[in-house]
Amino acid sequence: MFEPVKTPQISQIEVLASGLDSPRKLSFGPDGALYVAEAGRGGTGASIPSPSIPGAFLSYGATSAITRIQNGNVKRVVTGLPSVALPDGSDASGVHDIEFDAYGNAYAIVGLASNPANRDTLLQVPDFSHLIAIDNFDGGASWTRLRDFGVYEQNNNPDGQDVITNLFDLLIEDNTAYVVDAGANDLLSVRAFGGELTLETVFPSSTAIDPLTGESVVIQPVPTSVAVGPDGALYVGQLTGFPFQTETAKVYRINAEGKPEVYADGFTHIVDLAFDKSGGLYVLEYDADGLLNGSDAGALIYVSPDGKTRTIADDELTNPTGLEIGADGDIYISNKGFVAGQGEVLRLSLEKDTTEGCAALYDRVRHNTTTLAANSDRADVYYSVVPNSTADRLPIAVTSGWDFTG
Ligand SMILES: [Ca+2]
Ligand SMILES: [Ca+2]
Ligand SMILES: [Ca+2]
Repeated sequence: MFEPVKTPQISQIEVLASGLDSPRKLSFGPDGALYVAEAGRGGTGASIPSPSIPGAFLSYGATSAITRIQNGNVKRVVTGLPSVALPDGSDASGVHDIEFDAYGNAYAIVGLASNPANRDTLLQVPDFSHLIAIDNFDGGASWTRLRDFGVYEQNNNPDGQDVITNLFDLLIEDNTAYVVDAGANDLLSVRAFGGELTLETVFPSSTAIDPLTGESVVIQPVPTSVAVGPDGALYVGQLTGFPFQTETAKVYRINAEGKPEVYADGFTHIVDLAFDKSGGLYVLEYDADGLLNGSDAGALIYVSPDGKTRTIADDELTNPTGLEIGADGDIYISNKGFVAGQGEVLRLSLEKDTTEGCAALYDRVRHNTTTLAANSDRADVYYSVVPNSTADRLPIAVTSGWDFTG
């Protein structure tokens, strides 16, 4: 008899790193260390207009970084990456995410939150709005620009609205890099990191009445996060733009036709997503009572595979900006992600009796088996489920030694 999937319970919260400059998304490397992107604190260089504060400017400095957390040691292992921020170091754009491919190579995305023309004419720092390869982690500034997503927005403007780009989440799956552009309101991909950009989907805007003017305004969707679901589809969460209504942010599932369908609804300012091994979805909210309302508390909400939602952390989080699940199911969160010098990485440990139920385990075996044996008889294929394995990595290891087709 199958047991229901249990809702995770937090047993402990630890601060693994503090004093960070606007920490954003995080990823585990092939070495088991946790890597976090710091957007930096800007600097005293050239300026571009703030997209959110009229009359304010964001100024450039080479203060964005990638920081490694390993066995209690916290170290900036890539420095000198580009950053723009307000004079106090807040509202930064810089490196927003780092991910590793199946071979252990590291890639990152650099945001901007501006018209890409401002990058070229005002900042004159070409690395913004790029997918980059990290060349080494020796503490220096060593990376290679791979693809320019800013020029893609400039040339194509897929949402037909403002020309603006702010790369915010990176996902590497099956040798393809998927990039969420929170400014352009779209999801793009590049195969093997060298080819042409592909537009995966554009997210729909909606309308609301501006509380200040009484006029109808377009609400920007502002996608911020992408994750692969247990069904192999991509799921995308949205922040939603002005007037920053509460409980209107959606998690979209990108269907077989490349169209976003609503998977879960009623969230406030989603900033990141992650699935656990039982197919449950963690949704991280940047500001749970709305950006225009008093508290800066975030929230972590768990959506069970059966669709039930439950808040599992809230006031413990302050403007969180990144979410990652460890191999043991523990939850890692970038916290205080909006300010320079105060950012943290938290570990939320789970009660260890929340093992996945039989039904979820069965579904996972069936999914991976189908993936492996697409051109064979799946009834003949058996292998054990490896904790934290992904369907895109297994065939490389398995097919090198075994022949499923013969
Ligand atoms: Ca646009
Ligand atoms: Ca990511
Ligand atoms: Ca608030």
